[in-house]
Amino acid sequence: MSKPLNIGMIGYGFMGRTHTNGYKRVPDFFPELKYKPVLKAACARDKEKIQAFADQWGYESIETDWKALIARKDIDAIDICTPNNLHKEIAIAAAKAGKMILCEKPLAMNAAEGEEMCKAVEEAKVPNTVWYNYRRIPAVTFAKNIIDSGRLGRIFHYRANFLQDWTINADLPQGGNALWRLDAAAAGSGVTGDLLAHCIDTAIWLNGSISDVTAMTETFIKERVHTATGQKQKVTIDDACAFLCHFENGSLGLFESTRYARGHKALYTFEINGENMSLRWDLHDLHRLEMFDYGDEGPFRAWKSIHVTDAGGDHPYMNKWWVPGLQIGYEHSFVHQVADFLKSLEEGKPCGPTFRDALETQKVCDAVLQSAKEHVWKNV
Ligand code: SOE
Repeated sequence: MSKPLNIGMIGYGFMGRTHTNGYKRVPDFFPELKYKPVLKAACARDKEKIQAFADQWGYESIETDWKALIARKDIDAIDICTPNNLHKEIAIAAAKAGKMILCEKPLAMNAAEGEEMCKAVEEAKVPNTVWYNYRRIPAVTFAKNIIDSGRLGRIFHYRANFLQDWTINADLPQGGNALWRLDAAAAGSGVTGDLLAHCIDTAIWLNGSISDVTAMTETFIKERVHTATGQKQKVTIDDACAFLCHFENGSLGLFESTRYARGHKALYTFEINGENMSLRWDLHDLHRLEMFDYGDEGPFRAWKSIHVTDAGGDHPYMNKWWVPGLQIGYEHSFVHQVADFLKSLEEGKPCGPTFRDALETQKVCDAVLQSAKEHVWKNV
């Protein structure tokens, strides 16, 4: 018999929709799971907007104060989809109230906040996870399985980039509903916390911890109108960031991210080069994992691509969806995260990335920003 897991969603933006879609799809596609998410309440300050969101997505009720949501006895799990500057306060209050927490990435504004959040969930012993969703794209999970099997041998290089172009327009204001990502007071940082954090999370998951970094950042548009004041103000987020690093396994890393790569909307790619094998992946072709296996001989020693729809459901998550040969997409990575979270509850195990895992990414982000500021290598 299924057990309801009552969700209290805070926020109604893009991520509020991706997560909600995840909760809705799971019971139909993962019917074996004991827990079944129930969209109990959605919360935001703007009553009309949150009511419209609740009506559209099927939440049973609304709240306009997150403290009231957390105080409700009928809520089991709090989903934090607010701007980053609210993550800490909400997460700590939710943990104290004994609620499970699913927090949108990045974990916090910085590592110091992240530490406090980890302490709160660990003291309260509440299940927690952070939505680094790209881990759960089948081809990426497949890459993880191959790397963990040791087939790559010694790893030499890891490189990743995440490129967008949506902030090139100098007339775009900073702050306000959709544009809080341009406001350092709400976001903490620019592309480092928003985009590179994804690359760092995947990299640590696939290739282990990062020990030190050297970085450069740039803010191309120096002033923008702030929506709160209507005045031009200095822009304090990083528009672009690139860094080099050492991984603890001795391999070298190279990362780049920007919102100024004209033509790119969300290009996330990574490549890993080992002694025996290389793997590469591209979000725009998300089912394909490209592989060069030095163990292949003669004319077969060449780059090949494995399409995860082809193996009749043998690749991670694929047997949950359609018949072999047919695709799934970006939104399914969130469905998989919900499914894995529910499974972890059944098994009494943590669901990675936990707050503690995401703190490691946050520490790398902090080191990257500090390195760019001081023009020196920084230990993580
Ligand atoms: C920014 O445009 C953004 O929506 C990020 O906030 C997401 O985390 C990323 O997955 C796609 O781009």
